[in-house]
Order: sequence, then structure tokens, then C-alpha cells
Amino acid sequence: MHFDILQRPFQLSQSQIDFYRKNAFIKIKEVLTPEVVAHFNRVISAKVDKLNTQTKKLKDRDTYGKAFLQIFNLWTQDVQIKELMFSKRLAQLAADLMEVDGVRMYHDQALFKEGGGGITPWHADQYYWPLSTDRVITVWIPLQAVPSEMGPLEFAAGSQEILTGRDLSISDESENLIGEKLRVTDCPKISEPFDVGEVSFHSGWIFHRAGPNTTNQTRKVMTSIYMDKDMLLKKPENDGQINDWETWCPGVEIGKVIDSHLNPILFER
Ligand SMILES: O=C(O)CCC(=O)C(=O)O
Repeated sequence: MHFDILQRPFQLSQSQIDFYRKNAFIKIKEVLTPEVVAHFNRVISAKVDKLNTQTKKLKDRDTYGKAFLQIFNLWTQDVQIKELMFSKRLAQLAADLMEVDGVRMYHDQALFKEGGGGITPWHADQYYWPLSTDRVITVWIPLQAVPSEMGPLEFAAGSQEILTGRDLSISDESENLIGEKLRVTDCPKISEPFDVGEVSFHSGWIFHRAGPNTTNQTRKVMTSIYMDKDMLLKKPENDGQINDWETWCPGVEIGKVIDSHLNPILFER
């Protein structure tokens, strides 16, 4: 199935761009239609079912494992998912918010928080990424509405300026230490439900988390990470970054533009 809306630009207001620059996240309603969301819910759910290798019961997993099922780079597995992840609408939104001339794919991932699933601890994504600047952004696309009880993404607005906690992987420790730090800062914590068609964008260094899913329905979310088309590979600083280099930027040399076959340019002015 083909959806014209995915190629149509979404016009941001200057105040939305200013909001993102200040807060490092934004929620935007009506980026996608209910038809598009329902279609990709079916397509992505089927792919996640097929590719999921998690067999442990929730109660037997660690905190990270309880947070979500995580399946990577679905765009390489399915042409329809590729159409969504490569859509000009999302890629241009990413470029407009980051105020860059173009964006490339870093990678995508489905994040399915199962019914009864646990919290996603406080963290900053860029801990995991061997990227030379902060011009990197994640679009978080709910595949159904996300009421508070399902664990919508929560942001500490403006926390991209805080350095404490950037060196922590997603864990009980990150939840506690970053949570403590945020209690003594004046970054407002924004945790709001998502409507169908609403998406959020957040930057690499903002601290974010999600509450547990206390319903018996899976909170299905698809995400894609876009980076500045001129992003350089930095020398990795931890094992996660070495893994990301090998997995999402294969063959790219340190100090060079990240332009492997997995990192096509998706929008350019
Ligand atoms: O979906 C979640 O619970 C967490 C998502 C997240 O941390 C991200 O997309 O960066």
C-alpha cells in the first residue's frame, strides 16, 4: 500500500522550531493519519512477531528486558516499513527541527512495551552513539494511542545541558542517579499521552524515560533515528559505541562522514 502523505512536507511553525531548540524534544499532533497508523501497526506487529527472539517471561528478565521488545533496522527487512522510515515527511521534519541541510538514516527500531512491562529508565541515547555532534534526533511513532497507563515517553525538558548521567547505560542505576539529579534541577518533566497520529522528536542528549505499561495491551511504537547528513564518526568511548559503529556504520573510518550503505541521505534541501 502507498500513502502520498508520507511524501508531503509537514509545515512547522517558527515557535515549534524554537521550542525544540530550547527543550530538545517536541510532540506534534496529526503528523500521520489514523489510516497510516493502523496500516503500519499491522505491518510492523507482524514483523516484530516474526523477528522477536525474546522467550523469557517478563518476571524473569532484568530491568532493560522488562522495558520493551527491541527489534532493529526493520527498514532492511520490509519495503513497506522502509517507505515509512524513509518518508520525506519524517526526514524533513527531522532536518527542520535540527536546523540542518539534510539527514541520513542512523538506524530504526521497534520498541514494544508489553502489557505488564516495566519502566524505561532515565537515560540519554547518545551514550550509545559514536557520533561527533548532537545533530541527531529520534522520531517516536506510536502505532496506537498511548494513554498514561501504557507508558508514554517522558522528557526532562532542557536536560540536554546536564552533563551528570551522560555516562550511564539504561539500567536501575541510570533511573536512580539521573532521577536524583533531575529532582534538583529545574527541568520540567513532561509525561503526556499520545493521540493516534501524534509523534515526538527528541535529541541525543536529552534525558528521557517511560513509565510502566499497566494495561494488558502492548504499547507498540516504531522509532527512527536521523542524523545530520554531514555527521562524522567519532572515536568510540565505550563498548556500546564500538558495537554501534560495527552494526550501523560498517566500514566507516573515524573522523569521516558516516555514509555506509546503511546510512543513505533521506532528505536534502
Ligand atoms: O519507548 C520507550 O520506552 C523508550 C524509547 C527511547 O528511549 C527512545 O526512543 O530513545
